[in-house]
Amino acid sequence: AETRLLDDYRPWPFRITETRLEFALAPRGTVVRSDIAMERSGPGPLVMDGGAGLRTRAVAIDGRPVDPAHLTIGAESLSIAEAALPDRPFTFAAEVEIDPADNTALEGLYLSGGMFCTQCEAEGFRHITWYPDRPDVMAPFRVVVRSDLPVLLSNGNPVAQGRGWAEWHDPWPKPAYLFALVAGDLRALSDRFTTMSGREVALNIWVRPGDLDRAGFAMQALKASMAWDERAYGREYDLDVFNIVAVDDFNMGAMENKGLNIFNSKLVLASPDTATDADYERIESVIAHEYFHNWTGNRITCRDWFQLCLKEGLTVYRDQQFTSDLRSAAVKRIEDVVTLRARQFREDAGPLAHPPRPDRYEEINNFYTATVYEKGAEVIGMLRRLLGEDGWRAGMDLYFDRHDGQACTIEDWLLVFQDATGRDLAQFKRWYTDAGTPRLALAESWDEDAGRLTLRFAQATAPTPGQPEKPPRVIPIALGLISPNGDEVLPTQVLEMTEAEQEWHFDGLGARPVVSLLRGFSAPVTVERRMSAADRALLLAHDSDAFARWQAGHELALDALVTAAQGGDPDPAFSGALAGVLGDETLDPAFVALVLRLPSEDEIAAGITARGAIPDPDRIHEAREALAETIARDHRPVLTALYERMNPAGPYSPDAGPAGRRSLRLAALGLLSRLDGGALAQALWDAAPDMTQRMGALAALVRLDRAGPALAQMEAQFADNRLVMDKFFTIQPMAAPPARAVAIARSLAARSDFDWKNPNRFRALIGAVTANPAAFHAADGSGYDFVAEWLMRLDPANPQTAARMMTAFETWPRHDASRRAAARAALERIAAMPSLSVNSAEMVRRILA
Ligand code: DPP
Ligand code: ZN
Repeated sequence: AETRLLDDYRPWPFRITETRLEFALAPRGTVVRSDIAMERSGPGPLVMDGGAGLRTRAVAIDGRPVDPAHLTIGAESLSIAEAALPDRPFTFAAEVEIDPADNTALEGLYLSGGMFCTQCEAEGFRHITWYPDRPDVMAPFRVVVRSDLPVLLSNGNPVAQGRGWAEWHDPWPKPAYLFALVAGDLRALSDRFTTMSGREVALNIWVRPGDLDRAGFAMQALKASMAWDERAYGREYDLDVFNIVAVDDFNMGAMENKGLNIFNSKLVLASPDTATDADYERIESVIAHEYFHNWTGNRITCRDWFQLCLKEGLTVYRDQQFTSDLRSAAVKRIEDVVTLRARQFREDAGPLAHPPRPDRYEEINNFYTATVYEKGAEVIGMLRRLLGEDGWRAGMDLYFDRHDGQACTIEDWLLVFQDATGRDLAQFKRWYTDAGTPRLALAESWDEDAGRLTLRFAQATAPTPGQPEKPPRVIPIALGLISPNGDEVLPTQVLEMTEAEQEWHFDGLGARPVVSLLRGFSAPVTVERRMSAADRALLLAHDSDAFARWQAGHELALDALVTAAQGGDPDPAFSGALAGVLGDETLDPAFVALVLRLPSEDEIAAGITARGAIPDPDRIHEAREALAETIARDHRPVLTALYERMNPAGPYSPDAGPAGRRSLRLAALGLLSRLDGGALAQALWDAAPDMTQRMGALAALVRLDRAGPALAQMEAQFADNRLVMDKFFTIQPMAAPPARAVAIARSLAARSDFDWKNPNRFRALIGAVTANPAAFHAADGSGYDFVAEWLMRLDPANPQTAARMMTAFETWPRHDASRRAAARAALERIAAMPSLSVNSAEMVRRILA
């Protein structure tokens, strides 16, 4: 496939003043008529994008068919020669027929359970009709939808409707990727919001008739998001209606189409007996994320897809702030760092490493990654820390002011902060252009006589694909100093590291302090330092910074696990240090639960790789199980007491308080179930009043291989609830003993309700195997084979989802020779498929490179 380069950007030589579309919907033959008013803004032919599925019936300029001598219709583009185009403003009209029922890729217009819906980001609109399908071409849209279905929606405000038709107008110029259309037999949960300037907005969440009672939480989250964006950024909503539609078949989480967000139903529907606390929190944050895109993404969009992190990094950053404000900032920060390390650090350390702003791609859908999203958000957090609150706010105000209505670049973004603060951001820009996670090494020296602590930092970033050289970056290092008795002797300072090596002194210290480093996780780097278990335990007991405090415990656990998984004798300090945390009733239960959460098997493997050794997935699993059992034995009475005490009283609420109590309760249950054969878990399963606790109990039972009755009950109760049945498909391979997980997954895959063309169901089952590392990386290659087999089955139907799931293989180079051979063989089988999609072909090529 063709490689697209950032440097090849050229503006489109026309401007669109209005896009008019008319849809006559039919499952097998939808007719799309387009009328696009435009004028020339540069030289060249008129070239429109279009996919292979367009059956073109007519193409006209100013109402007259285009002379075939001037018209070229290729597989992916339509071109009209310059000579056939007027000099004055003109309209381009086309009539095409498309086949939504045949669209299993779920890009463009497709059917999901009898409902028409669209997904156009990044390049889905070209499967609907001929158009300049690029984000820098923005236009107001006027859309007529014709169908017998009762609810007909598109972007913007409703203009008029009658029997079998509806007209919509979106006055805000937008690129085609933000277009949306929905038609179906839907019901709305409706509400209202009054904006800060007094605009009345009608809010609707559209769902299937039977799902109406599970939409209330999403509505609450929407109103909270609208109020928050006014408070935090002065951003107000700009249409008369805001519609959200829940759809069962969806490749991603959700989509921010102007005025008509389309959501994967799992990110809308929730009730206490079907959704967990984690589901609720995710719904809240994704509703916010898509709503926040209205300003960061829609009003100000991207010039081209290389700039994807301009909207995604910023919008993730904003949704993280929102959750911090609504819930616990400390807990949210720790959770975000856990996710960043699990997904982005892993990506950055492997064959798929790329900068937040890549400079080449074959298939843009392969770049909706943890690096673009989560690292993109981290970079913004660093920017804010470096500029300070006033500089940050001044820059944001200038960004909204200067660029409203435009399609922008990372250069535009950085320039507003440069202009607002006078600070040169040339070196900072490397965070956007350079891939890889910097390694920050700290060497300390202590001068007892002078009371002086010297900190010498060195930064280095390993080469990544296509980027051998890594010049130093600016790294904000937030740190504090803790005295041996636990007092903070230096509150948080931010050191700005700009060189490869740099040194700082701290004077006037009475006794050698312990450095509380990278407070708040002030930069997305890995840290290398020598530190005793006693010093870590001191920070875990006393650090005033919640993240650094959690990190100290996490390092104790990780060190012990890395050592044990390599056959060494682990330091027992972690379990010992837990006594203080478990006994401290002033701590937020959610925080305590995070301290109890052991490093993942994948993180342990990365830790072993960082020591230059080869990880053994089976021994890692055993080491982790063993540590859990040790903790359970060491702390049984207090864990038992916590299990009882953390039972939230009263009716279910997904708020941070009760959710945090449940997370600690379930952490205790998980540990205790290693000692009681699952008795407590079975009792909780039988009595649990909510899905959160049921799933906690079920995970423990599956791990013990005693979940048979519980699973049968779950199936009987929820057979017709797709979202709950997804959990049924996930929990078994994910929590099962690794030696049995693939066989379990195989038998689940043979069930008639394994509807693998549904992305949620596919991810639920196949993704669950990849989330059980000792199963996926089984020495006999059975995990690789199973996953590869299913990716090959999915690819022809849904290339986007198949290609994204291939990232499971990205850690293959770190394993031993026989696992590497098995992984390579599986990947080569995929690569050899006769009609492999562009998406998957690019992924396999990069993973194997
Ligand atoms: N733009 C979507 C989101 O991240 C993904 N397609 O919100
Ligand atoms: Zn987004």
